[in-house]
Amino acid sequence: MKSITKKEFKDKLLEELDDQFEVDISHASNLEIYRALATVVQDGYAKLWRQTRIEEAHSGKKQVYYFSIEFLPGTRLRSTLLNLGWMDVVKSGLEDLGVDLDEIAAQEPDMALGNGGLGRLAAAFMDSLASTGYIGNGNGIRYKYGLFKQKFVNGYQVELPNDWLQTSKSWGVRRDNKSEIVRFGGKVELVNDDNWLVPKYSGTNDVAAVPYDVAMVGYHQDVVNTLRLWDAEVPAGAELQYPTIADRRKVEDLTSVLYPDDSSYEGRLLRLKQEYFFVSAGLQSILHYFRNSLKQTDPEKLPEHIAVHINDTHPAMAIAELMRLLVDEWRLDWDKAWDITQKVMSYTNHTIMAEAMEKWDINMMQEVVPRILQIITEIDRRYVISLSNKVSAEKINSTKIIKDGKVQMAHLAIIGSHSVNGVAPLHTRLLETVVLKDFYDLFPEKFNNKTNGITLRRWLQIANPRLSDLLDKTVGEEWRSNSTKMLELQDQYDNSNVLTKINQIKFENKKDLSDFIKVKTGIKVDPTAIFDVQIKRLHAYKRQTLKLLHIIKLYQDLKNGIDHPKRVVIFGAKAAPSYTFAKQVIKVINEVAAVINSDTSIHDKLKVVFLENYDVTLAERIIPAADLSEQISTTTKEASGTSNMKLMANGALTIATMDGANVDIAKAVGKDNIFIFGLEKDQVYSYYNNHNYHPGEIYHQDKEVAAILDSLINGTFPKAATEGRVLYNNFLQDNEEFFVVKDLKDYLAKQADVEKLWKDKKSWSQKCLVNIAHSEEFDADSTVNQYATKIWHLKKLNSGK
Ligand code: 26Q
Repeated sequence: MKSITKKEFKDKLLEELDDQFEVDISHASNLEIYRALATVVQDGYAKLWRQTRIEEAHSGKKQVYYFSIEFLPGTRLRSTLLNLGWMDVVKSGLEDLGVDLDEIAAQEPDMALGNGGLGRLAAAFMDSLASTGYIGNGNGIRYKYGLFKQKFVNGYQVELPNDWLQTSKSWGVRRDNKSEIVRFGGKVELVNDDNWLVPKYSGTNDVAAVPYDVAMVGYHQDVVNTLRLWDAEVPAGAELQYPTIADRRKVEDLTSVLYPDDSSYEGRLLRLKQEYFFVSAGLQSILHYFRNSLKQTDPEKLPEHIAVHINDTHPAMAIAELMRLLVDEWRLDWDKAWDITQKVMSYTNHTIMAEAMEKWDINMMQEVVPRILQIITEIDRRYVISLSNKVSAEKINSTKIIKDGKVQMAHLAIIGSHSVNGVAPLHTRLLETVVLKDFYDLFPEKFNNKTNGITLRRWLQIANPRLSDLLDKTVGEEWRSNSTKMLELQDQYDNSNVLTKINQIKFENKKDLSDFIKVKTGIKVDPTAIFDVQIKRLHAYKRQTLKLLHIIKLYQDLKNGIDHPKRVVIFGAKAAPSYTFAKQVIKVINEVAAVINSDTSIHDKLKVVFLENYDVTLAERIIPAADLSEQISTTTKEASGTSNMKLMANGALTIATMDGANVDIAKAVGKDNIFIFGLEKDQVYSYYNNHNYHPGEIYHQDKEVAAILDSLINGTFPKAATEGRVLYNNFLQDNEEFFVVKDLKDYLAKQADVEKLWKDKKSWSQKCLVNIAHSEEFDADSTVNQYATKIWHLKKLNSGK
């Protein structure tokens, strides 16, 4: 690690301001100071970054390349400062200069190159790989526009472009000399050359992939890894191939926008191109590195040096692309190439939702990636042959890659990898027994679980300095690099001093969030109220609707003179632009909120705040201030969830179904320290199999349920009449997939338990303490350690600690 004194820091910053902007600090804007500071920080790790690359190449140690179409790191400045060990020096140096670090850091836009959990996980893994001393490279796309910005207009979601590069250029280093050419379309013919069938291409569109490398500084480590993000450009010398501006723009369009869907898959041509683009560029650059930097000439050595991880199926073409490079370019025979490929590749599944499973039309693949389609066809052909006469025809048919004119990307990923993992034990079990059962029967040895984790550095150290400080004082500072130490907080279970502190810290954080809410929405909320938080993408299966029905119930009670503790319900959620139902839910929540928030007859006992534009930075504000964490997905639908872990680490209590990693949180803290409700997995599957869920019956038998649902259509919320009707009809459909009405009563009962506990301040704080202590179980550092040792077989760098 490179330390810096306060004086050195201040001198450098002033010099940088002078060099870059010709201003002194008293005349510099916050944006100028931010940019100068970013440069000082980059200079701070530049040498370490270079050294890591040299050590990597010299040591020849195995490296992982994490291929992900999304990375969602949020802001870079603060986490880089923390990891460099510069946070305190910079903070106090800036103070000396009359500058507040918070204001400077606020200049940085989020690097929002992801939709949600999957992209955030990829970013967490990058941080953890560097922080645990492994060589881990990220491979992704440098979208010009990140995930859209969300605004509400008349209660409706409106999407605006997120032009993050305007201010954030500084974190990626363009490396022209590492560019690659990616070939699209055209015709491919196999011709005999020296007894080798080589593809001859004609009429292809060639695109230059130009990398921008983002440094990933390890926490108090001498390891600086690289997240390589590719940009699409017209290749130098190919100007004639793209004569008009429109032609050139079409090339650049390839990496223009991140697709904003996180759970339903649409077979768009451009998306297929994006997938092949970063996969091909990434693998070509790996093989160039293998040859040129590692000085390797024998491709059979590849698995000793390189692991490639496929984050969901979006990069699954990596399997065919590596085969292409080994067979067509390295002229390796098929069987050897296949053996190498399987040893190199591993795959994580993030969903069990059928509509999210990628299936590409073969005609589309023929048009975009003809050689890749040929290779996939050959992989499939050999796969079928390898099983013929060994297993039933049905099993072959249900697992083969190409079916009904479509390429099943999950099948390609599983067949081409040596490891297939789910992201929480329940999820993995469901993959093995339901979703991917036929594969599990054939290849049980490939399947394993790796429970997700979170970056406690960001979610505690950076987002919640008050709680971090308390941890320092109670368990010692070691928890910052070794989170298992957090368990020692459990020893303070009966220490009323510590319990009071936990309470006070939460209150301070809630005051901060209340101020923010006032500024952003004009709504005045009481920081002594329960802060009840649901933050995640908007989706039917995540059931923001169930929360909505609870809100309506509370409102009705308050109107009827039934008292409840004060509560502020806080939502953060983006809906995919094409997801009509999700957008209708947003509208209804906003209109219900408007009615409740302006009804003086309930004396501010209930407030509903839907904050716009939920992103990583907003999450950092909300999470430390949460009392109650809503994890209420329909059981079996949420692969893992990760906001559940972040909220728990910040001392929120969880109300949850036994879904995804909620199950593991419940196990970690014990049933007494979490509120569990709802259908269990077997009940859900029983309804699915028997088609015997009839919500109308519940509605007709239960007046309370009926009254809640009726309010959606009886004029209580007049501005949501249309959308309210949609929700109402949806909830009451026979065999409604998400069991909103079915789980409602149990959910309300658990919320009553929440209220009861809330009145017992000491017990509440004790449960918070237990949750904080046990959140160490979900540290991404240990998740990554398991991937590294069990799947990728990496060894730590010597300079790693
Ligand atoms: C695919 C094709 C075309 C367009 C978009 C997509 C696409 C993009 C992103 C499909 C899915 C995603 C993201 C999925 C996701 O975030 N899944 C979440 O992953 C988390 C990390 O493992 C889990 O915790 C969540 O449970 C899971 O929902």
